[in-house]
Amino acid sequence: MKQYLSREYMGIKHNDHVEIENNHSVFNVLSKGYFSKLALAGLTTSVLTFSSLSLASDSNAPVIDAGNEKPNVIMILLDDVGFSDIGAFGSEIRTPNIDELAYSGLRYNRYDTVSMSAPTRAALLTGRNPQTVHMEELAPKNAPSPGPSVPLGQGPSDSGELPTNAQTLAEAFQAADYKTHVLGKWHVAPEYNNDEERNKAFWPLQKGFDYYYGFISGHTNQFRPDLVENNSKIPTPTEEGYHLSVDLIDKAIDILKPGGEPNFVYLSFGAAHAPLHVPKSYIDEYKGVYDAGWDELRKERFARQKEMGVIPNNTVLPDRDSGDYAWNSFDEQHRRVFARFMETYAGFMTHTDEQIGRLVDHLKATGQFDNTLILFTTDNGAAPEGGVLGGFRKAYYDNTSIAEMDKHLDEAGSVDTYMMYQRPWAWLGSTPFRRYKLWPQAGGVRVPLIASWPAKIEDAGSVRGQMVNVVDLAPTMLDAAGTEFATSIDGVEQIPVAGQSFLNTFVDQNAETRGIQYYSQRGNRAITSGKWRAIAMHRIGGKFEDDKWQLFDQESDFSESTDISDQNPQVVEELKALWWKEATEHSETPVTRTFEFIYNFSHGYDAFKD
Ligand SMILES: [Ca+2]
Repeated sequence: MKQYLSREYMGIKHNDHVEIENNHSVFNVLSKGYFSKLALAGLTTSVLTFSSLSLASDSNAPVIDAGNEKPNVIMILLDDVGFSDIGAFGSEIRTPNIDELAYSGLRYNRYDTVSMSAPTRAALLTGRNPQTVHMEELAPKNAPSPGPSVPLGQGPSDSGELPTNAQTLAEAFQAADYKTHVLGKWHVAPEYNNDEERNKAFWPLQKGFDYYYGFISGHTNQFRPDLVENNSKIPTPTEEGYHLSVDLIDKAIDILKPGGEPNFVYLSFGAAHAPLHVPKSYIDEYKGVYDAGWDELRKERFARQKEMGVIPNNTVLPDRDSGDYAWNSFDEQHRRVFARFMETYAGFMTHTDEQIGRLVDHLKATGQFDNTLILFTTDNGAAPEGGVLGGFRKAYYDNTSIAEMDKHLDEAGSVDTYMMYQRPWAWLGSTPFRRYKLWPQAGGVRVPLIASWPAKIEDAGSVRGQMVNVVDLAPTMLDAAGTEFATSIDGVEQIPVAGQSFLNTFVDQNAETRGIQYYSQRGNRAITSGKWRAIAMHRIGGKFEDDKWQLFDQESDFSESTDISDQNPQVVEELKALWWKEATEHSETPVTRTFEFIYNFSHGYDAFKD
């Protein structure tokens, strides 16, 4: 059964079977079904006690009552934006409207996502871990369909087809009499090259949304987007001055009229993923701001973060990541070109912020703002795929030389470009953490999370330090609406939801949240348990048992600056066992062997230089 959805039908040789670490052969799930609970208590008892180190819970904590009037719920998701790319999280990038949501709401500084688009989005939409809903990887693209003999939504952890028995957030909102809308990027449907009908089975209207307007793939031209409305492709807009972010907000404003049924709006911007498309005036506002380079700017963001209290005062700023170069090691022409890329990214962010501001203004003007829950976050850390030189005409594998980019620098951000910035700008975006998107380090997974709900949140502007994960977002939104995921629908048992509501943190700074979360992607692994976080980077072609596990104490070392695995070998062993327990429970198979094409695509080899 495994083979039909292996990567071989993508034309890429790939073995998705598991190579099990020697002492964990018990986890060979090829012989077991989904979600069996293995008798592992003996292995993990001592690790589970770590979670008691998370914040104590007050059993008398106030519980939010959604009341008679159900709130609108708006989930704003940006793309490829790092922890420090928002003003309220320490950025020099101007995001006054998002900041205002933070200062009138709450910021979370221990919110972790998955370090790639589709897995994050699948977790957000289902409240399950990405592996559980078959989205550890990107969904298949330009590959043949498995065909009618394979039932929809079946497959291993990386098949890219959401299971039919995993009720989505939108379906749960519909069951609670909400109108449901998704505007923007979808990216949780396969894009088979010969089976449009099967592709469409995973489009929004078939997954609980009443309305869809946006693009299906991972990215699109922001001035000339490939658009789908409901279940149909529609003509690409051609009018002068068109920008997708503006269009999405126009649609959101149309939808969010006062009165009538409550609305759930999933607002999923293309920004600020490549292509960095934005009118030139926004880019010019940042002229000169990035001339100092990533090394200096990172120090400035770090200082600002401490001053603002968005990170602990004892946080250490880790050194530049392996494979990235000092700003000063480049000549003037390189620095001029690189700076313009970051000016373009910053302009794109400010343009996006302005659109969010238009929506908030509308909600305020129509009396809806106070009883609207807005969650704001980003799908993963800032994007490293541009590599050392960045992409100018193409986001990936661009061959434009620096001299050629320099000659056409005035075109930056225009429809004639398709830019992705140089990798160290992503490292700036992830201040104060190591690494960026695609990696298990905090730079890949720790992103800004903001909650705004003036009718319920009282200590406006506070920073919450509880552990929250992307799987928790959906249960929290449903909790705010006074509902929850169904365990059974029409007699069909639904796959258990892994996420748990953190709604109580809105009113209780000590409310208890999850203590444990595992991570698995492209062979890289991580596990958080209480204050501990262990990370294993996986070298393609290597054996999983050869991976070196690093250990960090997040309580005393917020930025994961210092590996203390050698001093705590027993803790590492217990965390490894806990990782296997979690991965086995939530994923078939526990580890997925990464295929080389993808690994090269992520420029991952640089990471193992030292
Ligand atoms: Ca992304």
